[in-house]
Amino acid sequence: MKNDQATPKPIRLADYTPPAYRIETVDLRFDLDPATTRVTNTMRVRRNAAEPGDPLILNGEHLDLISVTLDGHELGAGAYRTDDGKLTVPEVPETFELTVVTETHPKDNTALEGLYQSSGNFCTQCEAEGFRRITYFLDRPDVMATYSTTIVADKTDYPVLLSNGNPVDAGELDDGRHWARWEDPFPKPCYLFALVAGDLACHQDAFTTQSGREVTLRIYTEPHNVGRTDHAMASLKKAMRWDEETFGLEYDLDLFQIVSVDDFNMGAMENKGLNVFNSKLVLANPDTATDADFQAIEAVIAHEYFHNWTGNRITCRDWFQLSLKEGLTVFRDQQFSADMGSAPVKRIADARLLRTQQFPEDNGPMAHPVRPDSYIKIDNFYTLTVYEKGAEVIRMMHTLLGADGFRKGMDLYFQRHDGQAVTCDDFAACMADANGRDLTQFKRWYSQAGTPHLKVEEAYDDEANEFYLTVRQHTPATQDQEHKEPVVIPLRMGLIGRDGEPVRVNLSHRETSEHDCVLEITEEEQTVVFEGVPERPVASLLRGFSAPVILERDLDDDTLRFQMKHDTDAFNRWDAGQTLFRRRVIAAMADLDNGLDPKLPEKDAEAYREVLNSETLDDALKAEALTLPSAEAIGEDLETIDPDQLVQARDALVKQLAEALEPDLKRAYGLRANDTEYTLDAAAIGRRRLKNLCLAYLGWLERNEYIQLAIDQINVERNMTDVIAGLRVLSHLDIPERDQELNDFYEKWKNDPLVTDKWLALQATAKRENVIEDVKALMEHPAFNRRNPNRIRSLIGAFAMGNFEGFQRADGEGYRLLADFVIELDPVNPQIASSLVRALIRWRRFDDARQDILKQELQRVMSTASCSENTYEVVSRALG
Ligand code: B3K
Ligand code: ZN
Repeated sequence: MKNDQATPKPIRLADYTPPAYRIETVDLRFDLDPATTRVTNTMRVRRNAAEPGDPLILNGEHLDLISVTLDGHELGAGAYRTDDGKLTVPEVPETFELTVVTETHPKDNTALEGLYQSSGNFCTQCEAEGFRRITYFLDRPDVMATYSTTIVADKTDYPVLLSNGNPVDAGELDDGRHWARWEDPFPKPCYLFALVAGDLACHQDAFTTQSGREVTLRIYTEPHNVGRTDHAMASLKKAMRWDEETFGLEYDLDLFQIVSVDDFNMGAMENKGLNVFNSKLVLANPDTATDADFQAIEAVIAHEYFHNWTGNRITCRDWFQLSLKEGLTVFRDQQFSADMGSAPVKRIADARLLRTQQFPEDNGPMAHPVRPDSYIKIDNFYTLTVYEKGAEVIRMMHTLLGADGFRKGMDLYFQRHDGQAVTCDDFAACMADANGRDLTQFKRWYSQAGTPHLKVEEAYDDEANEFYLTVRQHTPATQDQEHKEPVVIPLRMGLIGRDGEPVRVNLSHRETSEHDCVLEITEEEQTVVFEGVPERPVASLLRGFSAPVILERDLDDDTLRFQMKHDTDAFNRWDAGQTLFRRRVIAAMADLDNGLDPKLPEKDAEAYREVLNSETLDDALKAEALTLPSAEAIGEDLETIDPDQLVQARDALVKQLAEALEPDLKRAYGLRANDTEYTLDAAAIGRRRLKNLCLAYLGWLERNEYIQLAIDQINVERNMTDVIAGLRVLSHLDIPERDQELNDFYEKWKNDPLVTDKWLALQATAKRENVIEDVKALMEHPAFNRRNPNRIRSLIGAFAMGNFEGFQRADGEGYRLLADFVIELDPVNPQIASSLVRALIRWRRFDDARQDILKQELQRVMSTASCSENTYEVVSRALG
C-alpha cells in the first residue's frame, strides 16, 4: 500500500546482484485449513555471494511468523527480526538448516496470489512473487532448489492432494485427516511451486514419449465438469508430440497434471508437473464453447506444456528477463497453432493482436522494452510487449537464421543452460554461436522500446531495367526512452509484375533467383537495387509480417486492390484490404468534417466482393479479409482521436459495404447455413467463421429477414459458436426479440459460469446508446461477482477494452464507471485492478475534453488511500 508511506521505489536491472545465499533443498509441510494454514518450511541453505557475517534476508508477506529454528535450535525473538516484508537472521554459518513455521489465511486471500481458495478447494499461484505469501524464502527465480512437500488435510473435504513432481507416499491420520507426500526431482525456482487440495474428479490418459516412456496425464476439475475435458486432453497430447517432432523435446517426469480452477487472475500457470488453469481454458464442449474457445484452449495447453523446457528446465535469472521464457514460449505456441490449423490465418491473428494492442502499448505511457529496465511491481509487466513483441523478436531470429539455424541455436541453448537461470543475452548468444553470427545490433530489440516505422520509397529505371527500394527506419521516442538506434529488420518481400505474376528477385549484391527474399535492414537509410526487372513492378513488402514495424508507403488505391488480388503472400493480400479500408475511414472522417456523407467507392466494394466469391481462397482467409480494422486500430493512425466521428465514419462505410454485398452475403451464408456436423478442423472452423461474418454484415441492414436468420440460428442450437453469433447480431438492436433471446439464454445457462461470461460480454460490448446503463444494471445482477476475475473481465473488462464507443462516451460516464470499479477492487485484487486501469491511461491520444476527464479520473484513483503499488505504478506513469 502506498499512500501514507514513501513513494514505492523501482527495482532496476542495472542493480542486479547474485543471491547472497542459495537454498538447495526445501521440505514443506502444509496443515491445510481455510481459516489458518500452518506451513513448516525446512531449507538447506548455503552462502553464495555473501561475505561471512552477512545477514540472511528472506522475503515474506502477509504471514504470521510462529518460529525460526537454525540447525535444530529455536531462535529467541532477539536473534532475528521481521520488518517490511522481510525476515532477517543476522548471524548464520556457511551452510545450515533453517526451519521457518508460519501461518497464512487462505480463506481471506482475495488477491489470488500465494495459497488461496477457489470453489472451496485450495490452490496456489506463485509467479511472480506469490511464494513469499506462503513462506519466508529467497523469492527470486535464480534460487533453484529441489522440493518435497507433505500436505495434510481433512479427508472428506479434500480427498485429492497434489503438488509438483511425483507422489511418493500417503497415509491416514486418526482425526479424519489424511496426508500425501510429493517429491520433485528437478531443481526449480519457487515461482513454479504449486499445491492443490480439494474434491476433484480426474480425467486420466497416457502418452508414450518418443523414447518409449509412458507418461500419465491427469486433468482435474470439479466433479460436474469432468465431462468437458476431452479437448484439453487431446490438445495436451498434440503438444507433447509436436515438441518432440519440432524441437526434439520430451517430457521429463512420469506424471503431468492440469487442474482447472474458477478463480484465477490470468489464463494458466506452468508449475512443474502441475499446471493450474483458469477453467475457461480447460473446459469445452460444442454446446458450451465457441470455436475461438477451442482454439484458445489448444494454444494455452500447448503454451504451458512448452514452458516445461522453455521456462522450467531453463528459467529466468531475474524478472527483467521474463521474455526469455514468455517471448520464446509464445513463439513456440504460435508455431504449434500454425501447424495444427492454418498458418496464414494464425499469422494474421497474431499481427492483428500486435497492431491493435501492442503497438498502442509501445506508443503510450506504459511503453517499455521487451526486457524492461525497471519496475515497481513485476506483475505489471506481463504485457503484450514482453509476450507478443517478445515472440516477434524470436520469430525474427528464426527468419534471419532459417528454421535449421534456429533449431541449432535451440539445441545449443538446452545443452549449455539446462538447469540454469539465465538471461536474454544468454539465449541470443546461443543463437549467435550456433550459427556463427553477430547479433549485437539485433539485440537492440530487447533494450529499445517503441515501434519502428519503416518508410519506403520506390523508383524504377526503365533503361537499366532496375528497381530501387529506399528504406528509412525511425523509432519515435517513448515516454521511457528519448534516443533510439537503428534496429535489424528482416524485410521479407517479393515483386509482382503488372500481369499479376511474380517477378524473379535478382539482387545486385547477392546471388538469388527466387520470388521471395529477406532483406536485412540495418541502417537508418539504405537503398536496395533489383536488376533485370523488365517493367515497373508492385513491391510486396513485409510479407508474413516479417517484423513488428509500421510500414509507411504511398500506394495508390488501384495498387492496393491489385495486391488484394494478386499477391502470392496471403498475409499481404489480407493487409492490402485492411490498408484500403483504414484509408477509406480516414477519408470519410474528412468528408464528415466538410459536411459530406462518407461514400465507399464501388471499386472497393467490388474488391471485397471478389474476395467473398473467390473460388480459390479458403473460407478462413475470406473471413479475415472481410473482418475490417476496428475503430481502435484505425485510431492509431490519427493524430488526435475523436471517437464519435471515427465510429460514425466507420459505421457508415461498413453499412454501405453490407448493402453493396447483400446478395453475395446472403448466398455465402446460405451455402454454409445448414452444416450439421460439428468438427474442429480448420476448414469447418473457417466455414462457420465466414458464415457468421456474413450474418453480422446482414445484421447491419436491420431487416426482419436477417433478424429472423439470427433468431433461427440461436434456436437451432447446433453449437455455441452459432448461438453466440446469432445473439451478437441481436445484441446491438433495440427490439423486443433481443431481450427475449438474451433472457432465454440466461435462464438456460445461469448455472454455468463460463457461459454466463459470454452473456455478460455480449451485453457489455453491444453497440447501443444506453450500454453504460446496461453495464451498471448487470453489475447488480446475480450473474455478476465482484471478486471473480472471469466475471470482472467479461463485464467490466469487455466494456472498457471491447466497446470503443460505449466506453469513450463524451460525457465521461464510461471512464467514471471504470475508475469507481478500480477504486473498489484495488484493495481486494490489485493485479486485476491495475490491469483494468490501463483502459484510462492513453489520455494524450484524445480530444481536450476527454483528456480532462481522463486525467481527473486517474488522479482520483491515485489519490485513494488504499491505492496499491500495482495500480500506483500504472497510474503514475500515465500522469507522469
Ligand atoms: N507464466 C504465467 C503467467 C504468470 C503471471 C503472473 N502474474 C502464464 C504463462 O505465461 O504461461
Ligand atoms: Zn507463458
